[in-house]
Amino acid sequence: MISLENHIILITGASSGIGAACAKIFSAAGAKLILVARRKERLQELGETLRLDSTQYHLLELDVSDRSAVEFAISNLPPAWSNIDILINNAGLSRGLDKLHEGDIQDWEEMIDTNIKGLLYLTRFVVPGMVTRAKGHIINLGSIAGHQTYPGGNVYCGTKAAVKAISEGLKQDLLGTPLRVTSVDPGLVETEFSQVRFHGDTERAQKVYQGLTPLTPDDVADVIFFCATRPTHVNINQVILTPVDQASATLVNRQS
Ligand code: NDP
Ligand code: 8X3
Repeated sequence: MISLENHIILITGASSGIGAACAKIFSAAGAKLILVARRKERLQELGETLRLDSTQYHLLELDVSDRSAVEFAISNLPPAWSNIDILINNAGLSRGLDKLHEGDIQDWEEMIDTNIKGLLYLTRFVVPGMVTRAKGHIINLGSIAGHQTYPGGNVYCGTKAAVKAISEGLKQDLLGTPLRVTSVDPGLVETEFSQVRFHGDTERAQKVYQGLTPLTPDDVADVIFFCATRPTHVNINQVILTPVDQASATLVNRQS
């Protein structure tokens, strides 16, 4: 296991769920965090909860789907924060569970702009520095939804299939460098994900996890941390993890 002491980890979507859990486990290992999200107050609260001081974390209030804002934010990082060692492309969302021919086009655009374009922008502006320094690891949050499509999942599943292809393509393009690329692809994880999907309908969101024990954000962060701490010659390309009660995107064992 390699030490991450003083390594700089940029985590997108750190204001909630899996991203916040990553902040917790990486900071406990002595890493320095760049926390990215649109809700800055949530990031501030996270920094306070983790008892971090200003040398240990740097906040970026940023919409990852805004290309020029991403370029500006990354190229204007303070020198102490600019040599990013690990990029965790975690920011993402689903919107709706409609049939494709009845879907809300604005929902589609938000998913495509965040899950695909946002991940690409961060990658495009962070990875060149990693190549120059001959050091770095890009960890993308895919999903079981990128491997199997489920009814109503259409565009969300398409964005995660794109993450799978982009992760594979990046690994190929970085062959010959010491950089590592990993895609971590969970099944059901209880976070704000379903509330966002159903536009704040909490009752509907809770039903997604009813009658089974879903993964927790910490379960996923553990796996991400494991991938990040392997010896430098080891590249974990892809991990699919699900709750014991889930066998595929559509096959779930519920008690009630
Ligand atoms: P949450 O809704 O709890 O967290 C999503 C995070 O993404 C928030 O911090 C949110 O921050 C951030 N985010 C969303 N849009 C943007 C944006 N445009 N710019 C910057 N940040 C943004 O969900 P999860 O923790 O579950 O999701 C994290 C990742 O894991 C996503 O990519 C998701 O697709 C993936 N995933 C989730 C699964 C699940 O079952 N929960 C399973 C498989 C994969 P803010 O709103 O403050 O900007
Ligand atoms: C999130 C998992 O199955 O709800 O990516 O799409 S699922």
